[in-house]
Amino acid sequence: IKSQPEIWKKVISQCPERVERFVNQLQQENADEIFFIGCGTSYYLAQALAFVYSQKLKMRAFALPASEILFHENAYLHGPSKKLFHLISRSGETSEMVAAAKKLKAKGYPVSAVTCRASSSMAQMSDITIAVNEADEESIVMTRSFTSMFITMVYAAEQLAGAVTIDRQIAETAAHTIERCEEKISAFIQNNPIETFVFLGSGMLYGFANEAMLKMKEMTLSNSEAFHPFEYRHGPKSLVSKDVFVTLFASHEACHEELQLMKEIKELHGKAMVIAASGNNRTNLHAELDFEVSHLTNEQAGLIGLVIVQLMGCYLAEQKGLNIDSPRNLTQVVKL
Ligand code: F1P
Repeated sequence: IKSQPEIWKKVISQCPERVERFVNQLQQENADEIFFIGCGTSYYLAQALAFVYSQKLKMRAFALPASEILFHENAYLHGPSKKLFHLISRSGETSEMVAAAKKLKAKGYPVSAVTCRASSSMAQMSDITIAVNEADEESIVMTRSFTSMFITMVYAAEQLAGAVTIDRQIAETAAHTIERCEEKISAFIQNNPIETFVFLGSGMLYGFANEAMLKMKEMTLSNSEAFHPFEYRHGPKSLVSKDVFVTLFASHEACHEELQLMKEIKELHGKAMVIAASGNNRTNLHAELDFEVSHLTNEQAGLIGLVIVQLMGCYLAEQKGLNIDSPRNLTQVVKL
């Protein structure tokens, strides 16, 4: 987890060369739709990227788990629109991903991929592979592979849109944040017995909220859920109590309203953490943890927020006596 700032620097320096063929493909194919496909963490990465490509490139961009392509293809693989498929997998060996690659290739669709293993089966089957090898990791739980593949794919979208915001500064900010917040997070975990984690994020940050939710399940075996912030009012809010810890990945676009929701959660005695890229005043919120990451884009703030959640997962796992390198019932590569 703590290797991320250094790894991101390397990843960013490789981006221009690494994304070139993919960027050319997007320009030349002139596709109407792009589908980002993944499983688990890589599916949540797909969700975040579908939003980024939709917003920055005005393409119709979708995220699907690989199993949808395998079992419900008639709902997706039809119509005259020109489709591109971008496969996401750290290992490139997840059975559903390899099977989805096979199916899409057999049907003649253009298939590209991002992975941390250049020689994997999925990579070999794809027309174009972006390999972020330096971000590969031994751990079962995906941490730096998620953030590094995200950085690379956002770079590609921003290059196409003609405005690159992802640069080495994000690595410096992450290093500084880790230093600044480790003690606070560890003290909070020691002093607050949390039964349930809730992560809220809108737009691109919904994928990050889902990924944070998964990290807490995998690393700490805690109940953990994720919602679009304003969906939380439509039912889930009835479960708020002092044992529920709600994290908001605040977006620039809806920060004011999202903070209002957090206020309601505090009034119901829930505990709160806010990771906010904008400087909205929240002195009256009294969140237990509040990380101001101002002057950052939603994408950059999401990255910092995720590192904070990953660290929190570590501390809680340690406190519960769990070995995060060997999470219950999980394997590094899911093979059917
Ligand atoms: C994705 C995944 C992870 C999960 C575990 C096993 O794999 O299912 O979401 O946490 O680490 O792998 P991949 O297709 O990205 O290699």
